[in-house]
Amino acid sequence: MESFLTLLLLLICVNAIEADCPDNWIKHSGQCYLFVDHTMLDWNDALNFCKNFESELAEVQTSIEENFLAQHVRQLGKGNGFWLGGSDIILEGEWMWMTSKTLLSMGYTAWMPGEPNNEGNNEHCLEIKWNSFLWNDTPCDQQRHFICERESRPGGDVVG
Ligand code: MMA
Ligand code: CA
Repeated sequence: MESFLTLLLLLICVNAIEADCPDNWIKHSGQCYLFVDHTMLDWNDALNFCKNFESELAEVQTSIEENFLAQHVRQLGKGNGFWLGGSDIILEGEWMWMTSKTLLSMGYTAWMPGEPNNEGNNEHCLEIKWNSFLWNDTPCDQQRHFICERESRPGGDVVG
């Protein structure tokens, strides 16, 4: 009986550890990601969508994170890019992760060669391209898929 209870407790604990991302979100390096590929929104609407789920548009800090995102964007095989949380809307050419308010130039970047180029003087939002998985600046009012990101919270979303 005692070992049964121990096992039961262990299973409950394991479930709590596993269930720290909501359903349909993917866990990676302590973060949860949602790849919204069934619809497209402009950058602001995409950010608001993420905020409604207590998340933000994804911010890429490392090549490991970039590779993780690239792998999923590749798998999804969409013909359009995915919004990330970067913008230079405040000051042209000064790219910022808008949630953490950190400058891209201070950390890891994965721009396509020749980007950002501010084509037509109107490209202030950051997409990860669907075919190269590298970054491009593009007009914020364009429709794109998008990637939401939030911290995983151990036991915070225990199911059942
Ligand atoms: C498009 C658009 C730009 C991008 C260039 C690259 C013509 O504009 O996607 O954002 O920089 O292609 O050639
Ligand atoms: Ca561009």
